[in-house]
Amino acid sequence: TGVGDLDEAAAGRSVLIRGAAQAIRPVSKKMAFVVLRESMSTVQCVLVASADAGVSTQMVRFATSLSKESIVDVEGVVSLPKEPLKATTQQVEIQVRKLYCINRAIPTLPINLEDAARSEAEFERAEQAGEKLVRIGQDTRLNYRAIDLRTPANQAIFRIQCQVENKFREFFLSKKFVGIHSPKLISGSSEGGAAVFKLQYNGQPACLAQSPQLYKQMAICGGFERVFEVGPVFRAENSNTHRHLCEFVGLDAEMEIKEHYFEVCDIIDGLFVAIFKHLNENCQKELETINRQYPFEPLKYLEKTLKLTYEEGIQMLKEAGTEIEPMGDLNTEAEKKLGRLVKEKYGTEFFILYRYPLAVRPFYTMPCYDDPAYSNSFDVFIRGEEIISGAQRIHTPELLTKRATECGIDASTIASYIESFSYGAPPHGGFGVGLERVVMLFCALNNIRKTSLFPRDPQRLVP
Ligand code: ATP
Ligand code: AMO
Repeated sequence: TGVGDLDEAAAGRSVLIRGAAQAIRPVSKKMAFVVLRESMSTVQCVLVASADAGVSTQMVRFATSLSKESIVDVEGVVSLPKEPLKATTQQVEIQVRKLYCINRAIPTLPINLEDAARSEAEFERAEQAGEKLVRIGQDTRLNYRAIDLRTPANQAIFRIQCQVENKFREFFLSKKFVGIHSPKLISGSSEGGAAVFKLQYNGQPACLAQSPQLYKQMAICGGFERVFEVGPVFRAENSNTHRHLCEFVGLDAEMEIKEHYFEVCDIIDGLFVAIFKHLNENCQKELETINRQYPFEPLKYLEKTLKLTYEEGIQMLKEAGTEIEPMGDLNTEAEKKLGRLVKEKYGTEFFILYRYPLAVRPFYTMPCYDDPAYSNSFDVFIRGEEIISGAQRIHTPELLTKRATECGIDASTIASYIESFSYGAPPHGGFGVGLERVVMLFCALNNIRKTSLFPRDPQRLVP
């Protein structure tokens, strides 16, 4: 039996459960309460000294001497409380018969779990009541992540993340994509940028892969038609923002295109509508748990994902008074504003913006056939922030060499990649998703560090 399984139906049953002693409340020499927690669930254990139950006053004393977060086994009988329980998730109690401490925690933990689990509203209420509560900053939480991860919200966040990844795999397998693993030790930058971690590879200069980009395309050249990958992505970003990590989980896909790169957008539409539905229908407990600490509005999305051209987006921003350079990139603020405008006008917080100016996209992006100043590319947004970049790719070596050179990349450094397109390469396109961003934005969390188990940002390598 797990703590989360304990409900009214279990009343009268003997159970053996293991959990962390989240709270210990002595009442008298003869009575004490111990709240046991297992992942997102908590239950109240009642110790009453009585000869009938075989519970001694020593046992009650032993229970009250436990340090918080010690791991405890409890044997007892499930009972119904006299009044609804406010402090626990489970609405039953356990009348303890036996209690064993499996492993003690140190007496004073570096962060107090109850403080770590409080919502902003709780802090505000306490402040108004003149009570002093300790707010635990993001950095302190991350320093003691092994404790911080125990909060119900964190337990829920990483369960949601697992579901997103799982749904991603499931969806791609159902669409006949093949899962691949591309190398993470590579010879140069794959996105054409400078943000790479450099290292020595048996005496040769090398770097950590900035994306599976070149290799997922070469897998298409290798005859796989449709591929996907879930793997680490490394970016030597010097971006101390709420949404940049130096290592994140990339969900990548690449596929042959038969007629139009919108076939790739259709995959994204199907994939994300399936993910959102799955989360809303099957992860209610997790979403409610996150909501208790970090309240958020459910994501608004349409059954058929809205697609807007970049020009339409610029036009909407212009009409709302934001001047954007028509052929430049959108900055974070403009993206957020566009997110708000689209929500007002179309009632969705999930949309695809396509046909970006070629100049703001990576060298491998296919220019538009009708106007090469634009490209067959797109970004996808949740609540006004980017979660996906994607595009049709150039599949001829001549144009690829030309575009690489125009983008300041020495084509000889990516010769084997470019050559792959001279052996017979089908038209293709794909996209890359940042897993941590999807979870952060679906749950409207304010910092990507909350959705990375042990985040790597420009400052943090430990723990
Ligand atoms: P990509 O996936 O293309 O890297 P991204 O979301 O990581 O997208 P960038 O393309 O690197 O973002 O940049 C997009 C926008 O993010 C920039 O136009 C800029 O406004 C903002 N941005 C990036 N880095 C920083 C930073 N260090 N500080 C503030 N804003 C930043
Ligand atoms: P891009 O560089 O836009 O595209 O990355 C794809 C997606 O990855 C996420 N992302 C990040 N997440 C956390 N921290 C970061 N520093 C970070 N940088 C990017 C975002 C982004 O949308 N090869 C292309 C994809 C493709 O065209 O297939 C690429 O890497 O969610």
